[in-house]
Amino acid sequence: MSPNDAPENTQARQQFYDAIEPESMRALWSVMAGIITPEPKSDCIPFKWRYSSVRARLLEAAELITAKEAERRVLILENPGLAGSSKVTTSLYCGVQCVMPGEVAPAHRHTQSALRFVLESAGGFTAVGGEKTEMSFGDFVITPNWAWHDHGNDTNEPIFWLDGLDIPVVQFFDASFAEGLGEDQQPITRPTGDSTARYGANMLPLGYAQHTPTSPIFNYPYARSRDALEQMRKYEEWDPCHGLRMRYINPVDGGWAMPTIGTCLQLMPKGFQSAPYKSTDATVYVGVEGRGRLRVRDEVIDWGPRDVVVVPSWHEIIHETAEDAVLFSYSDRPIQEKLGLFREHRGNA
Ligand code: 1HN
Repeated sequence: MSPNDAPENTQARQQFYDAIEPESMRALWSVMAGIITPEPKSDCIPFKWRYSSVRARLLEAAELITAKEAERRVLILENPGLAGSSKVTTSLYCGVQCVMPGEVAPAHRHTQSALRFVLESAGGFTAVGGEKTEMSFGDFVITPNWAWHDHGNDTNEPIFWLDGLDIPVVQFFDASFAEGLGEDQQPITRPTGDSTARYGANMLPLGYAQHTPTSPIFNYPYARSRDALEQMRKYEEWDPCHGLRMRYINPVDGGWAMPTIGTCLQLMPKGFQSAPYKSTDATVYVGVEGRGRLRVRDEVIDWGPRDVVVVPSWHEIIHETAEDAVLFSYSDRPIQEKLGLFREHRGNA
């Protein structure tokens, strides 16, 4: 029997289901087809947010509330298929944050892990675990879980970045803790650049012992990642599904930079048409450079710089580019890999 076939309902069976419900029991055979599906089924739908619209709404929000009063002035990019859930995919959260000139987002910490992908910046900063880093366009910045973090903007221009968090995962496990520091800014205990020097030079301090699953590097500057892709393209070895796609790593063990969220940067050349690809990790794509088109099952989604596109689990995609194009992306792939759940399929059918 296919797991799809639910047994036929009869009056006697329905009476039985109704009788056991007040006793907090449910007949597995009456619901099994809905919970053990032969392929991933999700309420998450493909969707795109245009950066120009998100940015304009954030500037409106800045007239209504300060970053300090809001704690974080963020517009959640909520998947329309998951309305009311604050989720962009079933397992992940996405928002866009704005800090206006002179503002601070006060120090707090929580058990949710966060990534920042900088969309527009004249030089704001974030402080994480006692160290400050400047946030420039395209930088991928990590806030590990339970690390104190605050943000600030001492420039004359608003700064905008994308926030990716594992909020639904932490919610799933009922493991949320959070607290404020009671100060706008945490004490700075280490010089800027310290973690990059210690862990980002293809060296490690001798005797270094890994004590957290998150990368000790917390800023992966765009200039370095982009240079790597540009250097690699000379070899003209394009992956049929991804172009050139690199994952951000934890230099201590070579694994993903964050334990719950996998992040990648990919370059596709002008005129690229990818082979079809699908995977079990619903993915959030962020346009960085150039323009492209994502075919997601039957939908056609054109994207440009800073636009955000979400692709649900097991939805076949095809990339097309009319010019050189760069995409940042994140998903829950590290969790699925650890649990033995991750699957992908390359090519047709
Ligand atoms: C958070 O701490 C930040 O620190 C951004 O910038 C978004 C969404 C939910 C919970 C905490 C931040 C957040 C968040």
